[in-house]
Amino acid sequence: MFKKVLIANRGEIALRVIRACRELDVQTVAVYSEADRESLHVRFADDDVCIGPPPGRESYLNIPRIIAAAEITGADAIHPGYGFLAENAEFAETCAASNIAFIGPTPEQIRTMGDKAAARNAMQANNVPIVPGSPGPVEDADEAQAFAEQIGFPVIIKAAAGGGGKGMRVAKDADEFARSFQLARSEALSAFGNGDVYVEKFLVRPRHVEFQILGDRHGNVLHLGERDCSVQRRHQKLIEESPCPVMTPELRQRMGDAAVKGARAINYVGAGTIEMLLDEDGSFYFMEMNTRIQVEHPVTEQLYGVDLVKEQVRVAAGEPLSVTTLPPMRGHVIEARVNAEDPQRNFQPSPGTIEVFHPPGGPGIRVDTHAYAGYKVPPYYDSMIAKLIVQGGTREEAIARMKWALEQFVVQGPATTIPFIGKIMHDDDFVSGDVDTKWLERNFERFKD
Ligand code: MV4
Repeated sequence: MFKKVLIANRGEIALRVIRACRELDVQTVAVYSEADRESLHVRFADDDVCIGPPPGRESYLNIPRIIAAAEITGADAIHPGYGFLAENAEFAETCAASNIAFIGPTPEQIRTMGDKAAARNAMQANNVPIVPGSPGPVEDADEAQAFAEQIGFPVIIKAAAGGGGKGMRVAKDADEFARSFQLARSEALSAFGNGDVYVEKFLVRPRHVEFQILGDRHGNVLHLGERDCSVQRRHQKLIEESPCPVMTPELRQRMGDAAVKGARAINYVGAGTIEMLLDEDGSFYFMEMNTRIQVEHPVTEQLYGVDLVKEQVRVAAGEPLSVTTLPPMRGHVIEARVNAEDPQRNFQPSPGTIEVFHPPGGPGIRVDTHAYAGYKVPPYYDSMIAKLIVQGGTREEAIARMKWALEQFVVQGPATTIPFIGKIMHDDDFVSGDVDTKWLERNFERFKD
């Protein structure tokens, strides 16, 4: 096992990794920007190093400083958390070149899945269902148009270097296509420095259903069920749950088999997520693979009783997974993201001092947070201040617990998403599980004050 793990991240995930390391009897190093000097991850770690000014690119994205911090403190491994450098293949390579274990998949696995067109090809080559579309990046507008006509409108044009919704354009018909194509291409070029795009049939009302994957270096690859993340706004997830409300054991078997097949195809090691689109007719398609621990991982941890972060550390140290078959489900789990932003003002970030902070508690309630009374939410990073995870014997009980937990959750100072999520919990569509990836944006008016 490792002696000392450096956490190249901040906020709640830095704390989460410190807790996993403590249980494994591994020492920890926090790195922090000047804006995070008073952060809990700095206090909870065994050692800490300031790595620069507040902006991410000068601190949490500064590879030479992070490597230097690991060398100075004698860390033999780095956990990247999510965001920042978590899916940066060059960072994983630099760690290896510096004799530091990267707690995550190989640089090659990160690179393959980071190229969305390459990932799509790898899946197709291994009989994982993909949305009908162009076999790879298209050469020019004419070729793209020909594919679009062949698969039928509406189509979606996606950036090969994109992901998470960046560099995507929908075309309803042939008239719209040329314009959408040029927009997608120039957006991809300016955002990623790579103008490669591919074309897919556009699914109108899909659900976002993702499978948690774990793999080790001893040939074990398994899935730990799904998470339904359909309640999103502008590709920012607000609520995640498991099981998916429309899942059946038979569908889980087929989707889970496909997800494991996809992960096995690249000999995946570590924790990862296969994102799929589940169409209204029950067909499902590979969308992307995320090669990191995700924000919503506690949903799976609570449902199956597996510590995913500990598994990540074990696997990176060369140990086998401690779980090799899907454990029984324990009821139903829902997570809500508590962000310091104002839903009534277009989710505008609301940084500043948290004057009062009373998180909820009791049976079936977990709160992952780095916030405390007196904590100042900095304006430099994403605005999530807590994740509220509730578990019930049934979905109904989980929703009831979520309502009560949100009522108990007191945050004074910044505006938060707490009241907005409360309204969703009372909504008929949500309660009946009748949602899709565009549902929140279509019905936004219902959740206004
Ligand atoms: C799609 C789609 C419909 N049809 N692909 C959005 C993020 C990126 N990972 C891919 N995304 C989508 N791809 C086809 N062929 C709809 C989306 C999509 C979406 C997916 C998941 C969650 C929220 C979403 C919101 C808008 C669009």
